[in-house]
Amino acid sequence: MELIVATRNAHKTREIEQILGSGCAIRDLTAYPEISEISESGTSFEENAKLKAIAVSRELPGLVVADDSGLEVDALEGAPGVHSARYAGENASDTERIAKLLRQLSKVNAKGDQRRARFRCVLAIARDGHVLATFEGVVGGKITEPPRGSHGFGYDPIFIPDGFEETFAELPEQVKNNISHRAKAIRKLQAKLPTLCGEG
Ligand code: ITT
Repeated sequence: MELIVATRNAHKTREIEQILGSGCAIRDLTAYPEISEISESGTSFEENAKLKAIAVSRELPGLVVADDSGLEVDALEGAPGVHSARYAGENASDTERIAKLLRQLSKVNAKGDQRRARFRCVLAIARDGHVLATFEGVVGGKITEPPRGSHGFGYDPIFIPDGFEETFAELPEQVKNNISHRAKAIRKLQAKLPTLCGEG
């Protein structure tokens, strides 16, 4: 089975590859430099995932999967949410995004339950400019500081998933890729892939 993943985030591609396993051949947009940047103008993960999947599937044949994801923090009323990638500005680093989030949390003096948060991932699968289905995965947890660990990407060093003491960046990759928002969404997609492949 072949899938195009509509992302230029190499970390996402690697995780998706590991979660799907060897039965699926993945290519991401690094193989297609001619495809221009897709504007993520939606107000929800679902809207943005659909925008990315539609845009890329208009340009490339076959099944295209887009992942829109991010972190929602209760004390920040769900921020950074859909703005997770651009939270500290267009060209900021993961370190800068984490620093901004921790600054915002300390401004509101977030303690205990207010530090609850969740990662959310919505996958959209499309072909020839039409969305075939969307799938959502969520993992709950809490925000810790200072940042710990070197695995993963993004906000992983400050997120402790429920049931663990370690951050996503401290846990082995296989553990994150078993319980993460992305893993949950991909398992739902995987269950429907045989049917989706037969459609269109
Ligand atoms: P593409 O749009 O090219 O796929 P992106 O990184 O811009 O790449 P998003 O718009 O979906 O993707 O933004 C997702 C951001 O949310 C990502 O850059 C991280 O900051 C954060 N994020 C999502 N999943 C994460 C994870 O598993 N661990 C840590 N941070 C994550």
